[in-house]
Amino acid sequence: MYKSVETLLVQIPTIRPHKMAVATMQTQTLVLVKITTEDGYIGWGEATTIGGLGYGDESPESVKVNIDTYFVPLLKTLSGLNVAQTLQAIKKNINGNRFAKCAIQTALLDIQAQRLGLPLSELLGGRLRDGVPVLWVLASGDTEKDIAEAQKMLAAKRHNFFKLKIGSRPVEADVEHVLAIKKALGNDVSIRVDVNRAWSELEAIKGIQLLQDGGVDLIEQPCAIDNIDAMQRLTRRFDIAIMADESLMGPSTAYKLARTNAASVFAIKVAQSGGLLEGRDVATVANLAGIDLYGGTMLEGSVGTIASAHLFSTFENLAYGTELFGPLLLTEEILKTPLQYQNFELHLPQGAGLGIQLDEDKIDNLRRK
Ligand code: MUC
Ligand code: MG
Repeated sequence: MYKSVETLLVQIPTIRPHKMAVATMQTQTLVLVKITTEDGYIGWGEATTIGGLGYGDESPESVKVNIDTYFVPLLKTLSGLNVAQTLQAIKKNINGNRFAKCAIQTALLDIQAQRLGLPLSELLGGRLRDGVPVLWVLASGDTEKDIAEAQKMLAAKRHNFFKLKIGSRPVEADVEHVLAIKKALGNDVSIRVDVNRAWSELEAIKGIQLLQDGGVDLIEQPCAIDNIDAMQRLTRRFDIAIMADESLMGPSTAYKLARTNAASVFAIKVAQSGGLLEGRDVATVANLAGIDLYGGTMLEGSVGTIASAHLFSTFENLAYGTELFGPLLLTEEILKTPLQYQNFELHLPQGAGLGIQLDEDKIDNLRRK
């Protein structure tokens, strides 16, 4: 049934350095998975992560080795099973590896949706909207450059809300940077910050108070991944939205965070969740617990970005929008027709499956040999 499963590492420079508390990115290594079936279907998935091992516990190289060594031989033994049975067998035989699982699942669902002649979103519960709002992340590290970048995005009608990456400078310096941008852009423009777990609880108390008073709308992952107790205390203490990002690693952590009231918003990322279907489960937990949703990114390229958009288009509650801007941070296009960003939204394609066409010659030139 599966003729081949290939994992490609595609290295693309970013349009400018992207500075985060955990890493500064000058390039992104896309991890693309291509599944070809005996009867001629091709499905794509993506397992991209950020900053090598700087962000999480899976690297592009480890994802590729694990797919080639464990997933591919297993898949070869599973012909004849449907997608659900295939995913069940993968879950039973392979621990962890959420990113690889997500990429394989996405490719299998892409193929299944193509067989049925439906957009992927229809397999995930059904599209409620044809576009999702997308913010832009200001992460040049320079206040004036960030303001100019935001003004350019507003004028081009590409993004009208922004996230700022902070946590690498002292709290006061970061707050000054954020509030200068907030003041320059005006009250109507929503500003959020992502601390990428850089603060101690005491630093968080100081920083969040100042940012809340300054009109910032949301604080993302202020403290360490495992410090759920601090996240719980901060969520209780402040009125401002506190969002879990790195702490959220799929349905079971979603349940734990919800049970302990350790966040008021979840940043759902399909790869961190272990797949599109698991991302949907995270959304269900959030809905049951009264937690708002935000569509997150691992700064994927077009494949992971549009797969995520298919899922997020099915969410009734997407109160904080999305950050599906990954392809716009890259200097090279890997699709024959680029994703459509217009009027502050990413538009979903109407075609079957993911609804995109990859430029395989371009990918072949860019990929690590
Ligand atoms: C993160 O922690 O949110 C998403 C957008 C961005 O700029 O960085 C990533 C990771
Ligand atoms: Mg984050």
